[in-house]
Amino acid sequence: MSEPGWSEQEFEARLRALAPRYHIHHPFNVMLNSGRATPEQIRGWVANRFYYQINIPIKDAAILANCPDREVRRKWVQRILDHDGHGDDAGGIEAWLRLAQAVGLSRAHVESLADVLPGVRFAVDAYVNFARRAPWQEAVCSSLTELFAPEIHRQRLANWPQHYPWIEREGLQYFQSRVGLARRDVEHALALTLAHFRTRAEQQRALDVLSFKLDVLWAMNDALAAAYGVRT
Ligand code: AHQ
Repeated sequence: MSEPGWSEQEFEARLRALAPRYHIHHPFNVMLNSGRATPEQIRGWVANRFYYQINIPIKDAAILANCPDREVRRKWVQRILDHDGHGDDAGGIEAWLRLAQAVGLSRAHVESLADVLPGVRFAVDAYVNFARRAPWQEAVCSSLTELFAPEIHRQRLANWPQHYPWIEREGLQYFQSRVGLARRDVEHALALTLAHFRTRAEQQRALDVLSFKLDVLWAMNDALAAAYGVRT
């Protein structure tokens, strides 16, 4: 006899209860947001996170390719446009390249991916390959690490100008854009997740999927800490 599923409220609370595993708490990120990172550590972080950023639209296109529901696709497609740009909006990847220039990296060097660490590459590729192979609803669920993202963007916007005055303020535009976009994205992904995963076994699978994605983000920070050190 399968156990009855949690109510939507209980299920959401259990998803949110994974917050302590979010990479905002990783020592490398704590160092970044508390002003103790060196320019070299910041440049390493920006160059490596670029690999994550350029793979987000690839991941989202994999979800679209697996999703037969036009109503879901017509909303989810916005995520690709947000990163690749459309019309007058240059998009998030372009904003990340402006962040790269603001921290003293060249666009060409960041786009060469020369600095991308094996651990970062493997974690990001694991995320993209998961989205390609998993049922689209599981890939949607894996994006719910963004439940916790507005705070990490707000922390950067609040702390970096005072801690890192050498970074041109314009370079922080990406973080500003994500505060609102993350909230919009989470609203859609959470509604889809709460509606799809109904039995206890399905809901436990959703928690396992979110746990996997939390590990993806954590592992990226582990690789950065090993390569660039962490000043606590
Ligand atoms: O800039 C980020 C972004 O566009 C996304 C999309 C989303 C996904 O589909 O997995 N996750 C995500 C995240 C972004 N920024 C990260 C950060 O720390 O700056 C956080 C990350 C996330 O929480 O998954």
